[in-house]
Amino acid sequence: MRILIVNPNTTASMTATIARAASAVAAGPTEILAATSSMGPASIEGYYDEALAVPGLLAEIAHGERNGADAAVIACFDDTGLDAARALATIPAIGICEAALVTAAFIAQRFTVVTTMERSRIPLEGLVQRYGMHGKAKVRAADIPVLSLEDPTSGAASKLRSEIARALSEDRSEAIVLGCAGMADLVSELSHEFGVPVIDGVAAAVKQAEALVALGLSTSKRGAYAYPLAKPYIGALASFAPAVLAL
Ligand code: 5HY
Repeated sequence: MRILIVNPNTTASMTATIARAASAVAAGPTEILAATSSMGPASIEGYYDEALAVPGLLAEIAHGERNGADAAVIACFDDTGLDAARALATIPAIGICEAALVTAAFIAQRFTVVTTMERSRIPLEGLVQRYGMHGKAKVRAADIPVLSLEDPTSGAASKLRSEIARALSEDRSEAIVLGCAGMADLVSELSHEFGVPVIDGVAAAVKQAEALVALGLSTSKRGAYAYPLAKPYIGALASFAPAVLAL
């Protein structure tokens, strides 16, 4: 099976980190197709970046489905454009936040998401509510800009470690969820270091995608995720009119 992983920010080096994490857990026959959005913000830090990352993400999902992907993973912890992707595509579309939270809930009753910045923490609290995890999950920010994760000299990894240590002692968390796709390469060292399960959403989403494809399930086209209605879009978004993108 072919799993498309879209990084909805435009930083290709982060896509490479994401692709490595995905390939490391993919089953033998699974092919990972990694794509970087071709338009929009370099990193997604808050609501404005998120909104403007959605068109590029949708273009990659449409392209991937047309070219035979069996499932799509949105590799941003804000689950950027997830509902729109599900409306656009028939193949299952999985967000790394939802996949990580569901996975964590299987193995721990109380866990903490450690994300990048305060402006990201607040939207993630909204996702925790949306996914019904507010009785189990707390969200913390380590005060690290997303792209500092790409720079080993930035001190980001040590700030992340300090926040994980605080989560374990102050929240009494039983597991840690990494709240940014750019943290995917740290998962195994952090789980060894802290002695609790550490969940990376990229890996969790790949395994969820494999499960859905193996079960022969695709996105329901009845109701919320029905295909968008054909109509003109104008201006810079003219090429996104559903008649053009429809698969
Ligand atoms: C992510 N931003 O996973 C999120 C994390 C965040 O560009 N990739 C991003 O800080 O919201």
